[in-house]
Amino acid sequence: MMKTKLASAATAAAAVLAMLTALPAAAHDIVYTGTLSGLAESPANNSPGIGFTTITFNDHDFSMRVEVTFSGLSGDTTASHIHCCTANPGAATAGVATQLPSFGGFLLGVKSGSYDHTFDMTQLSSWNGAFVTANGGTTGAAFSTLLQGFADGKAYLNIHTTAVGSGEIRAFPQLAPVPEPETWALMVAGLGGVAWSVRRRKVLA
Ligand SMILES: [Cu+2]
Repeated sequence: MMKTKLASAATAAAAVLAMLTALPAAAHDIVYTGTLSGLAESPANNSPGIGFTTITFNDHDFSMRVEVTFSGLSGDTTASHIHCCTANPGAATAGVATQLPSFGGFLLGVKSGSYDHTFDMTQLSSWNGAFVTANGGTTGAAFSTLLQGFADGKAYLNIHTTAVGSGEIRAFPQLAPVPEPETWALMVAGLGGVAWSVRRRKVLA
């Protein structure tokens, strides 16, 4: 019993510590989320497939984390990547900005799956070289262009398949809501309270 209380106090304390240390990192994260569908493709198609993506840019270490889950595709996956930047938000098409032909390690030949990879965007290999050349010639300039493309709603992530070669499902990810500082403070205070009461019960026992 004592061990359990100690363990839960340690867990709560660790959670508080993790949240506190996560705060400075979170300040550099720019998070976009989107739902991929055939309807959102150009041209639109009637794919029964669906997908969800979270793309997290970090403007401190110039990384880009790409998370994608997808299912129900009518064809087998042949490629997935990010295109940028369309002429208008949420419409038409643009060239590929990221690694060609597909994100490294993305599951190909499947109708459903998930993907989670963090790219070092200072590396040329994370990019379509033509996108870098056309946007300042350096990975830093290309990163700025891509971030602006996302901010403007002119970047999309899509999945190409054997059924729809031009792209079966896609999304123009939107900026995800960021927790307010007050929300963070309440969460930290709440966890701290849990840790304190567990510790107090231990002392009384
Ligand atoms: Cu594509």
